[in-house]
Amino acid sequence: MDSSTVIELSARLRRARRLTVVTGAGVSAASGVPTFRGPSRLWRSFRPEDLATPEAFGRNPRLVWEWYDWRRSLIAACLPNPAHEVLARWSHRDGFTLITQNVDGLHERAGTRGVVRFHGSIWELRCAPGCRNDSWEDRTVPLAELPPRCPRCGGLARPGVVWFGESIDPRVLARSEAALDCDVMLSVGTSSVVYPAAGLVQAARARGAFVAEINPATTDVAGELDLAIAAPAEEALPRLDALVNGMV
Ligand code: BJW
Repeated sequence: MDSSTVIELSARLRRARRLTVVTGAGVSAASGVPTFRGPSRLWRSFRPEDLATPEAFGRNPRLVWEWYDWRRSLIAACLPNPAHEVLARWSHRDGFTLITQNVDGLHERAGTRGVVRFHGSIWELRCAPGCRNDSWEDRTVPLAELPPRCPRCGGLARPGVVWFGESIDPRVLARSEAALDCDVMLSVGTSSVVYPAAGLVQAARARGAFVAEINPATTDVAGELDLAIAAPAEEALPRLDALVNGMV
């Protein structure tokens, strides 16, 4: 981790009146949650891209639910890590917004206020045919029945997440759009390949924000950043937090 970039970013963070953080799977990696595109991306022989689609669910809802049920059990045993904990503390600052692509709920478990869940939640279920039962929370692991059913109409239930080809909830888009007017946007632990989430960084920069990234790897948006910290989030965020608070 390069000290001069960390010091520069900490100074920007200290001065920022409005700070927006966008997180991806890498922020939960140290908690033991597999990322989508890393070496641990395979479940049986399937890639996430083959399962996180309405078409896959239409073809074989049980198979898709087996993947989600496995992930739910795995996540239920995970705890927030120091990266989640720093962001939870920052969420008590005025002008702070956290937008996460993660569906694991670990930011909420760390105590983060007002999380904008861009891709939904793995703990929410929805009626697939779309009866009036909007969505409901179910944290049972493993689920009693696969695929689970809508308690109201008996139709198939689906995970309350956003799959490829599906639109982002307009209320979520509106909250994200409002958070683009910030002094600093920090992208943490995302490969920035999935849109429209990946476009948030460019959009904030176009509006005048200073944009920075924390990721041990180089990402698709690297050329459009003002600053990059090549380090794991669970190491970089506590170091930044200590500098912001004048503790080192
Ligand atoms: C660490 C670390 C450590 C590791 N510390 N870092 C424009 C251009 C091209 C395509 C499109 C476009 N606009 C829309 C599209 C289509 C599509 C898309 O983007 N496709 C691309 C893949 C090409 N997008 C959509 O379909 C979206 N909907 C949409 O656009 O609606 C409008 C529309 C409708 C109809 C037609 C056309 C348009 C919806 C996208 C939904 C994505 N859903 C998923 C699954 C969610 C549910 C579930 O969890 O099962 O969301 S896919 C998956 O990818 C998941 C993630 O949130 C998302 C992003 O992944 P993320 O978080 O970046 O993870 P990884 O694994 O990729 O990266 C991890 C990173 O962490 C790595 O960089 C590591 O280096 C790093 N790391 N350890 C810090 N310790």
